[in-house]
Amino acid sequence: MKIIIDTDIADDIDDTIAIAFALGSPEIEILGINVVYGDVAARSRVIRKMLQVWNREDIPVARGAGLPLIGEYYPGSAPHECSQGELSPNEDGLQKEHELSASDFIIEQVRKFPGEINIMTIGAMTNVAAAFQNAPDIINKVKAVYSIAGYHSKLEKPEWNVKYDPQAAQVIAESGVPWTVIGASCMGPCNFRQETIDTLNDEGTARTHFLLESIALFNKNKTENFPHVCDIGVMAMALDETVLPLKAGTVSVADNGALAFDADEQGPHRIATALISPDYRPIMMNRLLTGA
Ligand SMILES: [Ca+2]
Repeated sequence: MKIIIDTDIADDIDDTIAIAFALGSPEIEILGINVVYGDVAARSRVIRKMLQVWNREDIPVARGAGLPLIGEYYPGSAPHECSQGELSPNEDGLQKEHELSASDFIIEQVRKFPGEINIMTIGAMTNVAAAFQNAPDIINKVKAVYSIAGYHSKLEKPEWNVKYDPQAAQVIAESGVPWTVIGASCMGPCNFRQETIDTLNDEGTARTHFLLESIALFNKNKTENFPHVCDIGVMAMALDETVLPLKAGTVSVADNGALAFDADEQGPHRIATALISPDYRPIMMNRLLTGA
């Protein structure tokens, strides 16, 4: 399955874990990874460092939008913080960024592989929305968009990926593209715990070292010790649509980032309606360690 990943890697920790999961899934062909939001130069360096460690520098990395589609950052957000930037403070030894911007990369790839590409957004949806606005012809050539957005049992609570750029989410919602919305809460039962960290430590490879270093930087000055794994939700669903129950309908996005959902069997969207089973944990670990 062909995918493009659109990520705000290097602030929260789950993007790194989700990308490790994708890299450890042989069914998934990653056509490219786009970065979005805030310090996109630092995010781009961190993902290129990660691909170097995974020996996957064949995967292009395209730099995306630092700012939302319209206006400035969401009040109270800290867009220039990049908690894991130290993983790759400069360009030394890194593969070059793709010559196209993230939105142009999406346009190019979708035209090249019409009907085949799933776009996975695990950050704000700015790059995808810009691609749809700049090249509306690609909308019906995208196989599907999968997004981590909202909270499955509390749609009215604005979640980061939406409220960082609500207008971008509105563009996706109103485009008619098949859109699967997975709440940031859905993967909760598989969040890391001490034994997960111990397993990564025992593995002792350059890749598990990278993951542990990322986790340590994320935890600096924070009380959270065990990473959440929200962003894996899009990859897990693309691999096996039975892992989360889905309901069809229409998602709408308010200007503050709140979501609303109208159930309708013919609707263009689907939302995940429950938490993943804790039985998914060994599957997740297997994929993380396969890639590591
Ligand atoms: Ca993210």
